[in-house]
Amino acid sequence: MRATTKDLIERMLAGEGLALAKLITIVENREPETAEIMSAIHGRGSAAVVGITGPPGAGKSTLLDALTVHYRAQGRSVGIVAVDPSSPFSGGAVLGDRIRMQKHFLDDSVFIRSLSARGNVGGLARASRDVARLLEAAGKDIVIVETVGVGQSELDIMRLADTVAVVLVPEAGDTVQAMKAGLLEIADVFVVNKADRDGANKIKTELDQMLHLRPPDGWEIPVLMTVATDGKGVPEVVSALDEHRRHLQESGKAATRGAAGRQGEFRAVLRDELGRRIERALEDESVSSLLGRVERGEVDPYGAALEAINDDRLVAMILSRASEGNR
Ligand SMILES: Nc1nc2c(ncn2[C@@H]2O[C@H](COP(=O)(O)OP(=O)(O)OP(=O)(O)O)[C@@H](O)[C@H]2O)c(=O)[nH]1
Ligand SMILES: [Mg+2]
Repeated sequence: MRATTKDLIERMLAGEGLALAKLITIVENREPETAEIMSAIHGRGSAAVVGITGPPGAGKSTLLDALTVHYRAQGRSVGIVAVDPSSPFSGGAVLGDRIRMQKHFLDDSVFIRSLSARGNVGGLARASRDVARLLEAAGKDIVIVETVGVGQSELDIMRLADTVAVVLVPEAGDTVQAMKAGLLEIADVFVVNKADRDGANKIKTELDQMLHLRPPDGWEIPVLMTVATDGKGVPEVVSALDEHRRHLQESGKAATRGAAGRQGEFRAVLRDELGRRIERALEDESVSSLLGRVERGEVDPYGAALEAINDDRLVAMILSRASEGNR
């Protein structure tokens, strides 16, 4: 590992915000040191990782802000990752959130970062998870991840959370939309926000009825009502999130999820790393003759790939060359 990277990790673990920000940038951009950094911080910290998702404009950011105020009052430090799968730019759609969150900027115990898609949503889910882990390693007690919108990419991102809060509003059809989007399957806690508007009780009843049909699994999904703009109902959300974390630990679900997660992650990282190493090896001139033959149509792509895989010398070169880039 590079001395500068090692130094950054040490400074981050010692609580330096600037080092944390730099490591987040490396990991967000999936630079070659990413795997080494993630390995070095493995097992550090013990944050409650909370995901907040729901339809656009439901009040997720406002709720997140109110939750942060509450956590801070309890003396808990907070890391926030605002993820926007639909935007290729950091800070576009979340700019308003940043302005709103400004009151936390002078608070050392709150760290806010926004991530965007940059055209690779699969990579975004992994980057979000790793950024959440960095915040955890940096000692944050609570890590909150907000995603904008409803779709497969949000569901993928929410998998990183221990506890997922789905935020809905009393608008007509919200429950139906949530069902279609698969939000019902990922919710550990439902929040009906904008309870100051008409129809809040109706949507709560609908949700309660729907949840009643679920087979019991030891956790009863609560449906809570909030007015995020004035903090009403927020302490109850904090309690429900804490309660769910306790449930995960006491029921052994946390351990089961951890084991499955680690296995899946190992596979994904191996695929990623090998893919990256292959790309790097393809830049080597010893492969260029094979590439040239593929380009000219002298050998078909499948045949060329098989030829490369069966060439021990080439495979060894792929593995060794690439590791140089990681030092
Ligand atoms: N009346 C009312 N308005 C609210 C409430 N909570 C949030 N809002 C307003 O709803 C609008 C959207 O709130 P946001 O917190 O930005 O919603 P969001 O879900 O983060 O939005 P996106 O990130 O764009 O999907 C803002 O104008 C808020 O002030 C509430 O409880 N009641
Ligand atoms: Mg938002």
